[in-house]
Amino acid sequence: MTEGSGESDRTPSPIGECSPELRSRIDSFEDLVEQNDHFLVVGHTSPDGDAVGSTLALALLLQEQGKTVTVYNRDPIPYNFTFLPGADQWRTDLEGIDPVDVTVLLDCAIPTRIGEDFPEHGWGETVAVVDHHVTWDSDFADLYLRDPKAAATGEVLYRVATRYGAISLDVATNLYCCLMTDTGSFRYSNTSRTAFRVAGELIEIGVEPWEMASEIYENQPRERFELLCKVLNTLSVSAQGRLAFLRVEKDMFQEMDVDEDLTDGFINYARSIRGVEVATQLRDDGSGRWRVSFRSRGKVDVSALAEKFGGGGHYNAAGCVIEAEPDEIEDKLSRALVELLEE
Ligand SMILES: [Mn+2]
Repeated sequence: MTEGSGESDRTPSPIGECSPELRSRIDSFEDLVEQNDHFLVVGHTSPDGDAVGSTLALALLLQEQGKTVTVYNRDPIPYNFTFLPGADQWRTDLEGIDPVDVTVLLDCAIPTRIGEDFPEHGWGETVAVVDHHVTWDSDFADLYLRDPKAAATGEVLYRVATRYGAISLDVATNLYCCLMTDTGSFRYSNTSRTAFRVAGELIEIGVEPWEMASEIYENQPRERFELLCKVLNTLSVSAQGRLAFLRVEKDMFQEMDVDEDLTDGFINYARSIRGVEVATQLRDDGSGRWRVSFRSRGKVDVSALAEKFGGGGHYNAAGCVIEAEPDEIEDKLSRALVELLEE
């Protein structure tokens, strides 16, 4: 290996607790890789850093094993992840692709999370899931590689990657993106010893933490802040300061010459207010449906609340889609949340 290339020949070791169950799932995933050639990798719509990073990490890992890979998502790659290795392979249509052997869903375990319009021919013979969400649909995939204890889907994939010897810097970069973004830069409650140890291994391979942070968090278009001003103007706090609501409306974008998603992370400002237990953000999708996101400080399991409305997620971060007037949605959620807080 060239000196200074940042790559390492060191074979990374599996880290932390790995149950026999999880280990045997990884065995099955390895078999699936060995027995098939054309893989379609797809993450959830409105992809975040874990969805993008895990999609690209798996794509590159499979390509390194000589496999044919199609990288698909219904939505484009957000601006701050386009620097990631493999991002140039990202496509938002499946026109003219060769038949697929295996579709791997990443960072979600519910088929509709990849988009209700996902084409029939995209599925292929076998469907596998690599995920860490609590919420899942247990009867659509052939293989589930899930670890709800993992800080990110990238952490699960790290375990897979260690099966193939030295991890390349390109794969490591994507895995680090998964861990850094899903833990809120190693701040959220999913930040674990394992997450730090995996991140440490990835740094050992050559990933530069400041470079990653700078690309992902300190490279923001000015328009994002103009939008943030408008969104923060909608802030309302209720239930003795325990609930905070934000709204992102379609017309806020109209005077702006951008169509990329610039709202990622806004909701965290609402949760960061002293005393707020749950922050909720409503986002107008322009067709009478509102994409609702929840962030909890820890007293309320927002995945359970989201599930009641057909969504899901994690204990502290979840979402759903509701069709109603926004005031009505906020009222309904307020009541449900107060009940949960007083349980
Ligand atoms: Mn995730």
